[in-house]
Amino acid sequence: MPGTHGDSLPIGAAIRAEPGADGLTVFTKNGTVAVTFISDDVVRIRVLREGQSEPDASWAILPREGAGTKVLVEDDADSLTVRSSFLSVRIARSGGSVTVASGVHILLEAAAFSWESGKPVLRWTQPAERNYYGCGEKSGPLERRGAPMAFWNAEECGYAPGFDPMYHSIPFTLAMDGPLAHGLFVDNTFRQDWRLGELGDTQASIQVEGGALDLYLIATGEPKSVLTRWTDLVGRCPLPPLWALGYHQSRWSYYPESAVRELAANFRSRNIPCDVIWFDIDYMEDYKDFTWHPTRFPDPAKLLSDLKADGFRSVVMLDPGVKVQRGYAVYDSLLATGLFVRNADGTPFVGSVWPGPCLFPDFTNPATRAWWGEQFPSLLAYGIDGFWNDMNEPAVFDSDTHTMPDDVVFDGDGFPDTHLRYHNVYAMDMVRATSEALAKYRSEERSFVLTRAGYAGAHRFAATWTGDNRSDWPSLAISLPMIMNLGISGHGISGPDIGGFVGEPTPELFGRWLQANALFPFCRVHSAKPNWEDPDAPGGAPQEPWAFGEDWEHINRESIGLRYRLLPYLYTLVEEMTRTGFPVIRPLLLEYPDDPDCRNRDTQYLVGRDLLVAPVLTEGDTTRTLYLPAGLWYDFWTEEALDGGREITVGAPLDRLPLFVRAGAAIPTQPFVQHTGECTGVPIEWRVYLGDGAEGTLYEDDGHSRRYLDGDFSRCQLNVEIKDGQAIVKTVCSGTFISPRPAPRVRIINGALVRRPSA
Ligand code: MIG
Repeated sequence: MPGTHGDSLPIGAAIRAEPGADGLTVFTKNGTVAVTFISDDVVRIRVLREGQSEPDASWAILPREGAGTKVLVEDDADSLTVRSSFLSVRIARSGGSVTVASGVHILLEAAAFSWESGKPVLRWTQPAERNYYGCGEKSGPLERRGAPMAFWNAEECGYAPGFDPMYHSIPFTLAMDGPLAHGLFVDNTFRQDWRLGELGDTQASIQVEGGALDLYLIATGEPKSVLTRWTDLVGRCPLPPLWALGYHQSRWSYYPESAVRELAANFRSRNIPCDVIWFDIDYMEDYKDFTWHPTRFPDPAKLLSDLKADGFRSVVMLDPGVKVQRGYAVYDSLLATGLFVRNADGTPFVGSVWPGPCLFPDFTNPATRAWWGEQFPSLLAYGIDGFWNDMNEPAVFDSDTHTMPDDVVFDGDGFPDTHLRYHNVYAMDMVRATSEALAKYRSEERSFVLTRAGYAGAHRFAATWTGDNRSDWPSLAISLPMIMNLGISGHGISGPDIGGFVGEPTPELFGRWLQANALFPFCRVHSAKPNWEDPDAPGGAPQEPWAFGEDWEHINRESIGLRYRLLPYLYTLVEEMTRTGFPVIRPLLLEYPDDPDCRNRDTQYLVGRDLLVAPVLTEGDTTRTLYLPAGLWYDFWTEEALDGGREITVGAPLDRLPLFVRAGAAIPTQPFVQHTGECTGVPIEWRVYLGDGAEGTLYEDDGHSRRYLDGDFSRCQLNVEIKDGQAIVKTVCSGTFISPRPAPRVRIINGALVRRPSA
């Protein structure tokens, strides 16, 4: 472990250097340091031990064209330096330590590479006050200093806040020195252990279990531009279908068919909006992937088409474990192809999960991904809309480590190696297989896939949720920093199990939770069955929006309704994220990096640039204290104008989510609808919150096909100018899509004018 220096082999002094097109390779006593500029503001530093060979392919980094960055090499008595116009990398001749700077700002100071007990380690000196964010899925505070962090996909049912490691491994951090941001990514799929230390600690270290230390540094800039560079490297979320941004209702599990029909009917008769109903593992026969339970669901095609007629989409679960059972076509086929994970001696690895003993497809092999895809047409024929890949850490029941043994072997796309190297990418390759199957067998439609686990870049293939949380207030509170840090890490379409997975929420907890997460890009209620041993035992306490009494039913309807009213704004933001990497759910620091008061705000967030949400996260509270950034804001409900740059306390009765709008924003909204299929029938209602004028954007397309990729979308910019006390509204649109909605309406909220009559 880092912290002990015993048995340490340092990289050693520089012996010679070889310039390359985009960088410099330095050969040291015990290894090499290869510096490659990806662009002017992104540099890769890859350290290999003498004689070590590693695959060229990266799971995270997208292939790119030759960069052709102009670099300059300087060679003096003490060091070798290679620089672009933004970044310099200096390698000390004597000890081989590396310093990376962007102008006068030092990103990485005298970083020392070594192998401790054979494992690559990086130790460096950090500014005492540096803040770190991101780091993927972490169940603690927004700021990541303090307890050590591990990256090793793990499941912990009913995890408590602070539990580590979690399901995802995304070793990327957005670092902030005052207002200056930079990015650091360690591209290594083995387990990683990061020690960033408490605030004030100047020593930091990263140790990996194997492979190379492969660092990417993104130069100093605004935090949002660092996120654009980061997602240039690893890709961005694809645009989901509009229905996936609706409200989702799930539990483990809704069955039989009559229960699903009753659920759907309840939503419509109670006038509570919902787009998606989820089918957890009990829809299958004996938990066998690509089957339906014959008596619980005798006619799935009819059920799904009836649901669709009523505006409901369906998402079903597929786990990686394939039940060992002769005569089960998927098993027979997997066995015949040989595309499964193997023991060290070459025999099939068999592990137990829900179906009992299972084979595990080796998703690291492209041939396996194609085989997996071939199983889809039969399921797609039923009319299923989306797919949920669970247990893909991978989780294994009959194992002390809850996963596969260290020595099982994967193909690795031509670089065979053990579980130690491929554990963290198993889930990512599984959802890659699922999303490739959908692109192939349902090529006209956008796909929706949900994954529990992943490695950096998995957001290219799937949205995610934060796994098996608890029905308690601390778990509600951490849902905010978790989703903010996932968004910084690229996973911008994410949300927790609203109401909590393990346990039963009180009516107040459920209602507050739904308010707090109502605008998260992925908004799903899900909960566990209480008796896991007996699949036929009745479900747990109901967790539907109407399950908590009439008063709460009304409040919950309004929370979901708020989401549907703001859906045009949300969809516009999600589309922006697919091009820029700016997450929809933003910590304040992303928009206000210069304001120290906006730094570590775990209990409030921005939706895009213009909405600020400060939910109630404590039982019994009916007021909320929050920080409004500098400038003028409006209370969304009262439309009162409020001065920012200070803390305020607002009333937050049980039916009120504290929500604020930045003055100067024009927000596209729509009337309350039952599901996204009704959007085309209602107009866009612009709410213009005047500052010195206002502006806003609306993105629209058909909501489901891939035609937007060929320009079939529309992007309208609404501009409001104040001239002689008059508001002049202008709209400029681009793109070929013609909105089927009735003509838009504009409403102007002019608190600013009232306050500043001279404007
Ligand atoms: O071992 O499919 O996190 O959402 O309901 C539990 C049953 C397996 C874990 C998932 C959860 C899901 C449950 N699954």
